[in-house]
Amino acid sequence: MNSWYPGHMLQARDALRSVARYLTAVVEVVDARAPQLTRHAPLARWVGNTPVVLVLNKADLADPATTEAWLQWYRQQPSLLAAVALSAQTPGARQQLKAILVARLTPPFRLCVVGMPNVGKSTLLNRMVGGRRAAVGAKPGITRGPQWIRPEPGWEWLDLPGVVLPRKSRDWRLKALGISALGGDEALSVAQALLEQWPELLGDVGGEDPEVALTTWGRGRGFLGPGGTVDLQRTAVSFLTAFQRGALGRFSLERPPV
Ligand SMILES: Nc1nc2c(ncn2[C@@H]2O[C@H](COP(=O)(O)OP(=O)(O)O)[C@@H](O)[C@H]2O)c(=O)[nH]1
Ligand SMILES: [Mg+2]
Repeated sequence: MNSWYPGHMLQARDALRSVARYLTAVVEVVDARAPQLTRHAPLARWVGNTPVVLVLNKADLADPATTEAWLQWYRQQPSLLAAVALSAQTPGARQQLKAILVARLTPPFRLCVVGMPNVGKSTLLNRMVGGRRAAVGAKPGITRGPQWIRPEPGWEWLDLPGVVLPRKSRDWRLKALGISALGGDEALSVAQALLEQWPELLGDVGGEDPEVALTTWGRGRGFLGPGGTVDLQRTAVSFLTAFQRGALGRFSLERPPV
């Protein structure tokens, strides 16, 4: 994280407001499993006329048909220059995003990455700059201000702590995705909410009842508490971790409006 900003929403806003006019585009990263819920509505106001390119990241964890429907929906939004779904963890992501930017913008490309916590901003930036974290602006005497990373001629990425915080931070879906923090004993209620909507997450272990499903799953993994009963809170935490990693399959928590 850059020393220029300790990095919270207020700072991301101020930083973006002051640098937006130097940027060719802002890359907004969202979670493909709930892309609209993980967008940051005020961003458009902050960046003014600078175009926004939307990256639906973690597409490897989302339901492919739902992601395709989202892409079609976003491509009809006049406020977006482009939308692309990818997985920043795969090497091909770099070329995927580059192709979109090259097709829609004119060089030189001056870009920055913005998004909510844990959506994959750092992974994407690292992917785009090919590990070249050596900052272009890191010249003697320059100790303040955001750093530009230049992975190749004509391409510059601003190393900005572009973290924005969700406004609906108590939405259980943001907690299920690991974007909002889970309070002390919230794991169970979030896990239950997930299973109420998507009982298929745990296959046929519990039929329609979330608590039965979790209990069966937890017993199978040996998450037992005093007296041999299943420790449901611990089971729920483990279930959420498995969900976030994609170990339970590919699921989308939000669909585009019809
Ligand atoms: N499955 C999957 N995981 C990802 C992807 N991109 C990032 N991650 C993981 O998501 C977590 C958060 O990523 P990070 O880049 O630190 O997010 P940031 O907080 O937005 O900078 C890390 O564990 C990454 O390995 C992706 O495309 N697919
Ligand atoms: Mg990061």
